[in-house]
Amino acid sequence: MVWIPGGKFRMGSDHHYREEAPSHRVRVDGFWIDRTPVTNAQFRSFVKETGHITVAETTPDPAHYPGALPHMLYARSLVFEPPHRVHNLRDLGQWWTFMRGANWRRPYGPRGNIDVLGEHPVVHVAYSNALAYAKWAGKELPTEAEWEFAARGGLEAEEYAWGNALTPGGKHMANIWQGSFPIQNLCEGGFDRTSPVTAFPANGYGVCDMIGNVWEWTADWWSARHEADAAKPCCIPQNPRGGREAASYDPCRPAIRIPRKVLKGARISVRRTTAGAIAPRLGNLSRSIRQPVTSAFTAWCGRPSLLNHRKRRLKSRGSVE
Ligand SMILES: [Ca+2]
Repeated sequence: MVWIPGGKFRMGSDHHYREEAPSHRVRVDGFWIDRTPVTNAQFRSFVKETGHITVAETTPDPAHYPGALPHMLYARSLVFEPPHRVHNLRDLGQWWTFMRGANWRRPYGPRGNIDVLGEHPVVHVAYSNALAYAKWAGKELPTEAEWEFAARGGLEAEEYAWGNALTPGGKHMANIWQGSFPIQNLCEGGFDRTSPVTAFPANGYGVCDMIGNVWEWTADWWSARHEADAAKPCCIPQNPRGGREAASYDPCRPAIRIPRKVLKGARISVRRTTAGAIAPRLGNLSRSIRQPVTSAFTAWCGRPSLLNHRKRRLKSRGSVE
């Protein structure tokens, strides 16, 4: 693990997505965080010792899906499959396939396996599975503020975790999409899907893969906006822990009240521009959400949800494993 010294920083951004604003000052105490996302090899050790079964490996309970067709209730997860063309960017189903048999052991579906992906981050991990792993390892999931503080690597208000240039000197610094998402990945960084967790340079704190490769779970409930910046230095939040559970529900689905958590550090985020073009936003610190576990909605444990975790309140400095 790597010791993150803690301190004050400006969290969020006023220049990108609505959910990242407003940028505001927060303070976090020092904490330890894993140097890399949890790998398949590490997760395999956890499963071997505990017998843990992930949400994606579990057949949904019909009681959680009233009205669902019985033949549709089977263990599965979401797998990214690039479409030939995109008709409507709001329809994520064009590139996410709800695939039977996809889970952490077979991230690309039933025909694949992770035998050659031991140092890649584990995927298809729901929030409850991430929590179980962290508990087994004697750790916790980071808050969003802790995660973002660690991801910035000591830089202040830079666009990326390594500075303001996406590819300084032409060098790729993270596993992110190149090309026209979701149709064409040019793989200029060397990887079509996930990459080994140390394939790209560590940031200023010595932490790898915060940006790019996969989404990573945090402990915070989702909120549509950040808190406003404190009016006085004395009022800057210390160790903020996100929004309220009740406020994390999807307002577009008032009949479905599933609490949601914040994910950070995606391989790529996309939004439509005002011209309707696809505008990839590469390697930034954008937030996203996924439903946390519950046996309902296995789908959302689907694609890259990964975890870095941390040990709180350890006072000594240095690195430990
Ligand atoms: Ca990441």
